[in-house]
Amino acid sequence: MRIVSLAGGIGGARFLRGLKAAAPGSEITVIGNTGDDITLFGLRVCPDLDTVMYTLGGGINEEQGWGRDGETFTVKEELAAYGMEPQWFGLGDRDFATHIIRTQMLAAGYPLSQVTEALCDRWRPGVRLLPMSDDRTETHVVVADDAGRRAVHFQEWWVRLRASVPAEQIVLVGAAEARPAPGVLDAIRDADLVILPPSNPVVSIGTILQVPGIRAALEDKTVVGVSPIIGGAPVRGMADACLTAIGVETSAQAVLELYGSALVDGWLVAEEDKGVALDGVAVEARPLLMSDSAATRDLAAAALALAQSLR
Ligand code: GDP
Ligand code: FO1
Ligand code: CA
Ligand code: CA
Repeated sequence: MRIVSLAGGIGGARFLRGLKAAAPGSEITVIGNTGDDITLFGLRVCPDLDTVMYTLGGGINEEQGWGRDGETFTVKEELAAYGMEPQWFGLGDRDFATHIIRTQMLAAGYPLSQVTEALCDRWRPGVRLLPMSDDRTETHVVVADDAGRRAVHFQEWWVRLRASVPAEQIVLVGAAEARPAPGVLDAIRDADLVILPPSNPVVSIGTILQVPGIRAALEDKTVVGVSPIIGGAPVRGMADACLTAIGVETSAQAVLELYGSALVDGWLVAEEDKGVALDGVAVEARPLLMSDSAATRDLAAAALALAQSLR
């Protein structure tokens, strides 16, 4: 079976681990969010691609959900001793190696998709990991506080400001000019089914859907989504702040409506959200917490079974 999954960082990566367990022998192509990408100290950092690569490849910091296991922060401390900014983003020594290689390959002219493939040669994530686009896009957030009204990089809003300053707008800079990375549209076309994991609907899935051509290609497929919202709150993180910024309520119902019935054919919600409904969409209630590997595998299996039944 050929499966395509979109993915942000932690929510996407953990779900994919379950999907691999639930669908052994399948060919899984992951379209990763690159809107979170940021250049720091001259190095290109791709947090969501790396989170997927490290999680599936066995190099993730499990407690944190991002970054490397067994990490140390000597370089970060040395940079700070020089007064180098920013100091609010925690790049570890092991992680730095990934960004150095990526930046060097990009500077040599390799597209991000080939760089990602090269990095995955080491990590062997067991899926084909494609960036949504080789063209540079970045999510920026318009905020207004004591320092005035300005746009900051998504990471600055999320990590430094902890999304505590309301976002007036969330913009994917470069979206209009971005093209899907090589292989993305082919993978969607050839897929038997498509899964939207419980990634952030605005700054992970919503970002990928903004790359021209991707949403339209997905609309021709059988697509099943897993709600990242349970009982009116995100399971983890601050996705509610992102939804509020685009005028969408934090609920499994509102996220389903945001995706729409043109995109989504099936939708998994938690037991407490079983009243959720939308014309043309098959909604099922299932345990949605990825609390351990068995629960995560069962969730992925439920998404697959629903998709199979709708094909
Ligand atoms: P990020 O890029 O690291 O923020 O990760 P993603 O965008 O892939 O996923 C973040 C989303 O995952 C958050 O909105 C959470 O609500 C959701 N999430 C995290 N853990 C779980 C879980 O166990 N179950 C469900 N349904 N959603 C989860
Ligand atoms: N998230 C944080 O909250 N603080 C950090 O210092 C931080 C560093 C970091 C370094 C590499 C990486 O791949 C991810 C990192 N993240 C960090 C996570 C990540 O940037 C965000 O949580 C997500 O992009 C939000 O969607
Ligand atoms: Ca992310
Ligand atoms: Ca469809």
